Amino acid sequence: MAENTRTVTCEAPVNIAVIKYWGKSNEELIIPLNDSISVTLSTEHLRARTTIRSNSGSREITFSLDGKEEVLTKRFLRAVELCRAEAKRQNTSTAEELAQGLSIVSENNFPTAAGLASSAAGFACLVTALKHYYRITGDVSGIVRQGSGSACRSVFGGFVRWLKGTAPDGSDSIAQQVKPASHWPEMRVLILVVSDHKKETSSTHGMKTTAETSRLLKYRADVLVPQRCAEMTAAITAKNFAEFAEITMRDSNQFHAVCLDTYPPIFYLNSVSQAIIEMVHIYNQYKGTPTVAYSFDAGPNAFLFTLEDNVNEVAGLISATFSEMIDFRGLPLQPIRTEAS
Ligand code: 2P0
Repeated sequence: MAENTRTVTCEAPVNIAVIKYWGKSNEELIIPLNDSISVTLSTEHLRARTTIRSNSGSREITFSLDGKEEVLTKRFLRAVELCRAEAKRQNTSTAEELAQGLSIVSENNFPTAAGLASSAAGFACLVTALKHYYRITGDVSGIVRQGSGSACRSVFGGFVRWLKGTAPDGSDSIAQQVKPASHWPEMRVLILVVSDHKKETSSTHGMKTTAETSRLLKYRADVLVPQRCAEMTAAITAKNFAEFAEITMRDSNQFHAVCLDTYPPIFYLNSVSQAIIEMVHIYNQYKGTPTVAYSFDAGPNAFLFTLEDNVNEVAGLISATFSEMIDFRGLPLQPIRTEAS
């Protein structure tokens, strides 16, 4: 290996929002209309992995995703530029290192752009790899946010809140850990892959249309979400699963309600998603307390939260009800892993 060659590999997990982000107050800087709260999964099953190598003698940046060369998007280049600027500010890399080209290779171990938060894992991984590559210290969630909003929550493990902040430049719109994964180690997520096709309405486009056309979104962002974030934080802190479950389901439903309130409306759920919702409510009624919670993002796939003791029973229920379609995994969590050489 040449002396000025460096390699950094990073893995980052997906996060699932239990209080959803949907709508921006600033499109360019990716500042959200409301705070959101998520659960970061383990990197064991759903993760992005990114390796960055110096392109010695070249200034070119190349990027491949799942073995395919990709065109560099504005957001991607911005993430690189922001990391280089931060490294320059912190004086952690030489001018030569900062000018050197990069070969960036990423892969996801799950279908990209299918509503499984691939961009969240992808940008968290890219920026964390760049952070280590350029030896930046401190929180980079503000940089990750500018790559893809929800990605900033994947920077931390466990239960994470992304603050919308108040600064017009977005400098205080960062992610913070509410509690580490170890706080609630019994928490599990079952992922029901209803469809692994690329979604029809991208989140970026969908939330822009919602912000422009839905009055319900304004009420949600200004009034309902702040209350809900406080209730959700209290439920997580107290490990109150019944509260956690009800708030999670209500917030998922409300997110899809604002999608329906968008004009023209956006439909992310399909008939299988609806059947899953019904199944969960019937099961919870039978148990006498919320034992499983569903949450759906910008796609028909379901994320079911439950506690470890119930995983086998719930998995059996899913198999019996939806024998032909489900791929499910039970996941706890851990923070981003990085190796540098
Ligand atoms: C979330 N989603 O909180 C919500 C719930 C989808 C539904 O954040 O434009 O890919 O890159 O900031 O982060 C998806 O939005 O959008 C999303 P951009 P992003 O997880």
